[in-house]
Amino acid sequence: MTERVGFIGLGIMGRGMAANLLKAGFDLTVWNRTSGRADELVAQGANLAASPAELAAQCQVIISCVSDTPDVHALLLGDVLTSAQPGSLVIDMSTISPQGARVCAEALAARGIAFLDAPVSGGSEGAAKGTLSIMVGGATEDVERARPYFEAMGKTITHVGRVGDGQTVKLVNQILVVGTMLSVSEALVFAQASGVDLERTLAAVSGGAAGSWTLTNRGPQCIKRDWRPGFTIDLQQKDLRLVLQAADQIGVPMLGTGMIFQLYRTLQADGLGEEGNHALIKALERLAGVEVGGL
Ligand code: NA7
Repeated sequence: MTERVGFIGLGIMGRGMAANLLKAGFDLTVWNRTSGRADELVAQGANLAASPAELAAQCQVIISCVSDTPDVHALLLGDVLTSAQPGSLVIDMSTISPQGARVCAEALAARGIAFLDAPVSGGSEGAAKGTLSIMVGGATEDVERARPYFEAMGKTITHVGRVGDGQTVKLVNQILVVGTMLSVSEALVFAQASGVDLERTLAAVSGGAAGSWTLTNRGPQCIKRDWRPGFTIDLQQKDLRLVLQAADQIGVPMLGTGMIFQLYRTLQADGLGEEGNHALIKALERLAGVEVGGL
């Protein structure tokens, strides 16, 4: 049976993911709160739903990729819960709290609707290219049902455990991401202050033991002072809040992540929340009295 797939949330991540579902030949229906953001996908052949309720009523697989836990709850515990057919599968690919994911699963299960949490990593580039890492929590049969859709959007699909565990692993991922972002920032500030050529520095270190996705993708952006977001500071900060809350619940100290949370806070206070998360370097530049790169 061919399932109709619905996609809610066509932001920086969602629009690339939905486009890849369409490219893979799935029968796709989309909805976005700001309606103009759906135009491109509709032009490519997606059906447009008038509301999340209409989308949920028409589709057997409903995927969401919106901002934060309250946004996911507003959609999934509202229109989707009341309009989706029993037997359908809801897949939330946003990054929210693990507990928030479990609340969705429980409410939907009471109406015979399955749920997976499947947050992603790989930035806007990974979303556009269909090379995301997808961390999935939920029952094995639901993961297998969802696998063809995941394969259209991602390259590394890992069933990590029960509902909520996908989100926990995503938080692990974010601890790693921001730690690397801090070291890339500190390294570039040091290189700038030392007077070495930044492009040659990146060329020299990117292929060795210090290499990383962040260094390769965001290092050159920092040098060009290109702050366009692959992932915004506001969303990065949201993820760090989720990390710190989860760590608090289990009593784990988070020294590095806690400090980076505060550094991002200084940038938000300065009105930079919509810049890319690599603008973390600006917080270190201020401390050092150094500006990296430029024309
Ligand atoms: P963006 O580019 O900020 O996009 C967020 C999307 O979520 C966008 O389509 C929003 O609609 C939508 N959104 C946010 N809140 C709501 C509510 N309450 N109702 C309906 N739709 C909503 O974020 P990304 O694509 O980078 O990231 C999305 C998620 O993946 C996030 O959890 C990341 O951490 C990972 P809009 O267009 O603003 O009307």
